[in-house]
Amino acid sequence: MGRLVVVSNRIADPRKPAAGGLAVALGEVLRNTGGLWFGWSGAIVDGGTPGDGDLHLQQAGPVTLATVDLCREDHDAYYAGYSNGVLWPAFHYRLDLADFDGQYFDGYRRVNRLFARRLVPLLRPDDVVWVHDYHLIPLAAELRAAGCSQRIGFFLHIPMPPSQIFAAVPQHEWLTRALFAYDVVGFQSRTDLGHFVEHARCSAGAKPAGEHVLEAFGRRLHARSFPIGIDVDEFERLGRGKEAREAFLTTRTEYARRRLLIGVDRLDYTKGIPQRIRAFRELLAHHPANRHSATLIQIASPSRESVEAYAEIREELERLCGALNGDFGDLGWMPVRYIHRTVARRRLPGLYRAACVGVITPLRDGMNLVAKEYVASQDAADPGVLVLSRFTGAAEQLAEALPVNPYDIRGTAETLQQALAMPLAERQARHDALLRRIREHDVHRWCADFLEALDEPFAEGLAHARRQRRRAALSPS
Ligand code: ADQ
Repeated sequence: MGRLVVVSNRIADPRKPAAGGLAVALGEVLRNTGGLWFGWSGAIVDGGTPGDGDLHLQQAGPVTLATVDLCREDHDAYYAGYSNGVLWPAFHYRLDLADFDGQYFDGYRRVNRLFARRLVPLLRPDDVVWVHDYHLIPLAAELRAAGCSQRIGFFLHIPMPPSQIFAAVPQHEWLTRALFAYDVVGFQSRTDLGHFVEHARCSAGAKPAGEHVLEAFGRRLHARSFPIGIDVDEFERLGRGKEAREAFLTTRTEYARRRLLIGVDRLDYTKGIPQRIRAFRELLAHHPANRHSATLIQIASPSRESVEAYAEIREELERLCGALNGDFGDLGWMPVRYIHRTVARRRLPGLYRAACVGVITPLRDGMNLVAKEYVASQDAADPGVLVLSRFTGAAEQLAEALPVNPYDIRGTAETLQQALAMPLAERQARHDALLRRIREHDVHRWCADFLEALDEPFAEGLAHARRQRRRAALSPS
């Protein structure tokens, strides 16, 4: 069986417990095949040469971690500039925030070429290469130009915008051509897939060539949706752990007389956090019975602070939370607890469980794993209610959540009220159905489905290796 090579902007050591579902799932596959994980080291070298960066190799069990440093100029153009200042906003339908004049594109190409140059000598002929996310769209084209004929797949973690929005990105034709250098391109939802197929048809004259197959630029591309999930078992295990139980008890004790709503996000303008605060304010204004009773805990981890739009959202949020607490709060009750920090992953299930409503209101989100984590953390006997933006990939699957349009502040407030008032039997029925869906589409299935589409014999070999490992683990030695 070949080896899996995962390429992503940042890598995670799969042995570390804080790594999260994606790293755990990829780590498991990498361990089974003995793999390579390649990406940026996180180091920014002042005074380095553009298009150049040292390679570092480190062994993590059977997994080789290979990372490349970036010089300041490359980092600013590739990461902060083109990836997070152009592609991130445009792919989240925020053309108003995209910095098209920034001259970042050359740096984006340069770093993708650097990654390809550093990766090629590490590749073996029977490797299967899986590239992740918008930072690395042109990587396969660069690898192909260097003579690589391995199977190469790409998964887009963020939304694929409608053709009319994507067409506003000046390099959209080039990016579309670059995607056709892959063998498989995966999207989070059917909506995203539909947008890509439409764009490839209109702008590149792509023709259907079988189920899930498009033909353009003399290449055949398998394009499909593979909704990502969480590692439900891992999350439930975390939930039974000491830190999660402590977080639950402390929170429940501290807010014994309150009903908690919770939001957990990276602090990003796509996550709809200001709209959420406004909706909560509206709830308190129109349903005064919630005053002195409902408290919204909003945890927002610092993110991409070097990008201008992120500093603005932070200020806006602080202003909104301050005004809400000033206008509605009193000595014994603060309506919103805003925490601008990353919470330890081991504590998260306890916090989710302590809240009777999970408020997930992105304006646009590829999937949103917090929604799934919230469901997986609930007490099945007395579960909380998930309020979920219809503009997330998760909404395509999680039909039993209460859907909201986050732009409709009044409507969202009414849905929050409905969630707070929901009878136990309905909460249980919804939670039961949601949990089944989350289990069915967990991160392991996502991984297996993608790899099967990319290379069937590899995926079969992987399943076989996994079975053998399991058997060996169970058999008495
Ligand atoms: P993100 O935009 O980062 O991911 P999300 O899917 O919600 O968004 O994943 C966030 C992860 O980080 C979750 O596991 C969550 O627990 C954790 N997290 C978020 N805020 C935190 C905080 N304050 N403290 C601690 N942990 C926090 C991108 C796409 C998503 C897509 C994922 C996976 O934007 O749409 O679901 O990739 O494909």
